Amino acid sequence: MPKSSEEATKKLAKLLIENPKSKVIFMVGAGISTSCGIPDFRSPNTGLYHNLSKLNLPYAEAVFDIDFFKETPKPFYMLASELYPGKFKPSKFHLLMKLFQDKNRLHRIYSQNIDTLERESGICPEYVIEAHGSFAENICIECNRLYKRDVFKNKLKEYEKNPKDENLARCEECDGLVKPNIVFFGEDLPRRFFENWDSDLEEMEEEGSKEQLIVVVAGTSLTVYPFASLPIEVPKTHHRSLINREIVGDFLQEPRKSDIIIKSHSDEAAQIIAEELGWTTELDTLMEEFGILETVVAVKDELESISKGLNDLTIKDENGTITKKNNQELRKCTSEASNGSDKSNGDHITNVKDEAMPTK
Ligand code: CNA
Repeated sequence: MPKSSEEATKKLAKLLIENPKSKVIFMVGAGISTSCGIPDFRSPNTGLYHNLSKLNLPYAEAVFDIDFFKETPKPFYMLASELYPGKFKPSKFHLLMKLFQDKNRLHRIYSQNIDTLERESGICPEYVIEAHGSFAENICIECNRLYKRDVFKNKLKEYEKNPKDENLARCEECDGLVKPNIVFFGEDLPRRFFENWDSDLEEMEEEGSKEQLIVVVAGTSLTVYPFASLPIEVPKTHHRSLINREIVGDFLQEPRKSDIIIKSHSDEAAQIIAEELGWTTELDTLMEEFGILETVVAVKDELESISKGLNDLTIKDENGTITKKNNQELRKCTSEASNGSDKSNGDHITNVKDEAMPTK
């Protein structure tokens, strides 16, 4: 994490420490679940919109467009079978939010996510506003009859076995299409979202609440409205913090002097916040309970070994002279080679240790 982001994370932690009675309102999006293996929408190269070509859509958002779904439900089935809850474990950031609940420091979580990982982390439903609904229940798009989770899930299983079959979930009453109760473009957000936000706003407008409610926005591009307007509506008296890979929304357009911007991976920020607040042991215990500590250690080891391998990289020229190159020189060297401007054509990259690195 860059030094400035580390300092900003510590600044947020300091604010929380100096106001021990304060509680956090989290506003989160798909970015807090990418480390769980669920792609977000908009990250370049890895986001769902980048990878939707196989669904043959007229435009990327069509997969969540209610009118498109009525005519062509199969692309949504295809996506749902990839995203369906149960396949994923919470991230470190989810578990940090759980710790805020356990420490009586959680006020609310407004989540745009449909993956139900807040609930899976053990956060009580009364704290969580699933602004865009979730896979937890299903609804008939014609008569609004609600169905239990299994109705859609069973059809999805049939679909996975035979994607060509026209086996769609249909309403027993009216034969309308049944879909998970997630909010598509063109549908209203749940009433609970507006009711809770009105009440939270009222509380923030009360005198003396300035340091008592702290807003933390994380892992969202803040492009989907009305959700994206929440940070805009936070009274100027209150602190807002953004934990995201990029600066987005109102933090970019109307930045406030008191904003705390943490440009980083949400799990890295979660780790630092836990350390600063003295919650590391509890966070590790939770990670162990969910079986994610081992995965993190394994990935860290793998990264360390790759990084060490890269440090050992050398360039052998046509005379057989070996020169150790740092990564920057190497990048320059390979880009020159790919531009055809490298005089030492025929050079190849080897790993000193085992000489087994593939040539480029
Ligand atoms: P988005 O528009 O894809 O934006 C994600 C944001 O998170 C981007 O700004 C990324 O740079 C950032 N980001 C990605 N990974 C990380 C990370 N590890 N740490 C920090 N930042 C990161 O997604 P939004 O949530 O803003 O858009 C709202 C849509 C996405 C909602 O309607 C959701 O239903 C929908 N969605 C949800 C999920 C899910 O439930 N996990 C997955 C994909 C899309």
